[in-house]
Amino acid sequence: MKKTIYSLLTVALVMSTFSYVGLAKAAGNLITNGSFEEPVVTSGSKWQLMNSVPGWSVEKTSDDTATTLEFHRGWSGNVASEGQQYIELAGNEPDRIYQDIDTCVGGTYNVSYAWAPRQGVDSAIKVYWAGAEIGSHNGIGANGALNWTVTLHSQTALSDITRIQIEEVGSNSMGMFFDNVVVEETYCPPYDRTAEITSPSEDEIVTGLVSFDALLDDEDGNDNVQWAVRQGTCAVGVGTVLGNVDGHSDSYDWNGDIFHAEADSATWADGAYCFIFNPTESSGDIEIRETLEFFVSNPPTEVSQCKKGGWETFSSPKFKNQGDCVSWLQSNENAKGNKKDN
Ligand SMILES: [Ca+2]
Ligand SMILES: [Ca+2]
Ligand SMILES: [Ca+2]
Ligand SMILES: [Ca+2]
Repeated sequence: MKKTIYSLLTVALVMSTFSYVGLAKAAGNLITNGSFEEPVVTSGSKWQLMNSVPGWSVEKTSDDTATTLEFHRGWSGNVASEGQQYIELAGNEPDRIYQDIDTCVGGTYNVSYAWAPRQGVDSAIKVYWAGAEIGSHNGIGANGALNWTVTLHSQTALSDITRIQIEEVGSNSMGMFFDNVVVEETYCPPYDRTAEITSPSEDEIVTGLVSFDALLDDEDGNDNVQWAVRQGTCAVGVGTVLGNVDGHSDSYDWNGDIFHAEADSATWADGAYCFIFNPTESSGDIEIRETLEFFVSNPPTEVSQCKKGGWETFSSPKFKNQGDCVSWLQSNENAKGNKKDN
């Protein structure tokens, strides 16, 4: 039975909440080959220098050039902290290993690993998380069974990729024995999901063909969308003139990030409208429902609309006076209202 001592020198963690049995082979371990069980040592000497190690980059601490990593499997009767194998962080020279893992910005992680000074050897290692030193361990191993220490840290991730790095800082080909790196996510904040309506602009007065555009910034890019244009309100379910809700199935383009639809507002009554862009939420998503108010102002179609101050109500085009309105109608071949001259 292996002897294990838990060191909490650098950690503020509530010990009672952790199961060490579970930590050893946790399903949620973000580290690949953290127990160094691959490659398998096949040498009869029960130790072997490996040219490549699944999950890990290996280099010399001194000059960052690639090198081998020394694996032990029962050498000298030593027992691994976890599984059958561990590494020595000095093969032919002090070595550095590192691995980049996917993390959540602002997420928190439990980081643990086991270290044991080699018998009769003075060795020292440093452990880095995202470039910051989180552990510094040294000692001379006593004769007899390895004295594994499991060290735990609670760390925060500052980017979506985080490097964990362990390096021997001693000076020869004998160094610290090391095993069982486990990184488990304890919290991942929701992605800062945002959306923006880019057309029309706020309070824009539109006429004729109107483009409805919006953008969603989300990490998955696979959410559906509900959208509507409503007359006089942004509220749910009433006054809908366009969209894919409330019985409407108007055409639109949507790829999960970019929305586009267009419509001819010439057939709509003049007045206030609201464009509602409502991406649906997948698990953990922040709710988004964007609204934008705009105005439809179609040009006059009959001379009567210019009279009794009616000319003042038009925005597209604007008229100086009633005569301006009437002459615009008369010069507009498409104006339907100019019938009295026919
Ligand atoms: Ca192991
Ligand atoms: Ca060695
Ligand atoms: Ca989503
Ligand atoms: Ca929504």
